[in-house]
Amino acid sequence: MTDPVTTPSAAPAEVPAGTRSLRLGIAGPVGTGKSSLIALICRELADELSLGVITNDIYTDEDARFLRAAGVLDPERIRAVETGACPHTAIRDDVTANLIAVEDMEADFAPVDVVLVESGGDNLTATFSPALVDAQIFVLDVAGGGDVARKGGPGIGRADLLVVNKTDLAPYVGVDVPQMIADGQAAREGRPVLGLSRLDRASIDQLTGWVRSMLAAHRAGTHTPVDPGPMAPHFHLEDGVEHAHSHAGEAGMVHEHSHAEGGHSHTHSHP
Ligand SMILES: Nc1nc2c(ncn2[C@@H]2O[C@H](COP(=O)(O)OP(=O)(O)O)[C@@H](O)[C@H]2O)c(=O)[nH]1
Ligand SMILES: [Mg+2]
Repeated sequence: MTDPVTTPSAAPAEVPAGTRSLRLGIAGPVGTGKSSLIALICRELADELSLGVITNDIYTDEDARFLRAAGVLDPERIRAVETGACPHTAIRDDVTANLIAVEDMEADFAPVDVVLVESGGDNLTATFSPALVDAQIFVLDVAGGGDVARKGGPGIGRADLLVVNKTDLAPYVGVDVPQMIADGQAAREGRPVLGLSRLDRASIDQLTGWVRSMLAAHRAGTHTPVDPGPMAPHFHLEDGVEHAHSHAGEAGMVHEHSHAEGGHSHTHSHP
């Protein structure tokens, strides 16, 4: 099996042999419950496995502080990467800051079993590069509406696990959970979909069971990291200026921007 994950760190002198963790990305729109899901995994598995968490926030370390405050893991094992204006870049195009954070974690707490990386994604189409993570969970919630799963996208279609979170809220938002899960399954060609609520014990056990089986597959060398696919073009509003760009190319080599500022517009690309 080719292993694209280790390629950028061919000589990680500070990481002793045998300490390579399962690197697990958690992506999905803001507010769907990524930090909460990480807290849940830590609460359930920290006694059994050596865990680390890397959060990606745009300007703050708020997610890391939330997780430290949850008291589910040694605070030293929770670290923040501040990504700047475009959080997708740090998990797709230039993953260096995240890779360094993961490798430092692996070295400092060797052996680490699983490092959870939370995306700072503000976008439905942001997914992790396989250069950074071995596997990824994409998190939706019922409050975002039942249609989201059907609309699809790279994370919904091809993440290793799709979570439909906060199923306890379904009656309040008028969402049919079995239908939303069926829509997700239809978009995923047999890849797993999990309805989750922190109030639903059985669903929590399914989540931790999935993490354990992914770790086993990672260790056995039977899991192949996949890239869910490139991002769709998307928009940022910065000081009222619309900034549209697309991330294209597996190597992150093509990155086109267009700016429309004060009536003048131009396009440039970095080959
Ligand atoms: N009702 C309910 N709320 C949840 C659940 N999981 C997370 N939340 C809430 O959803 C909100 C956003 O969660 P957070 O983990 O910060 O989302 P993130 O932005 O994706 O990291 C918070 O108010 C959480 O308490 C759940 O299973 N049920
Ligand atoms: Mg969060």
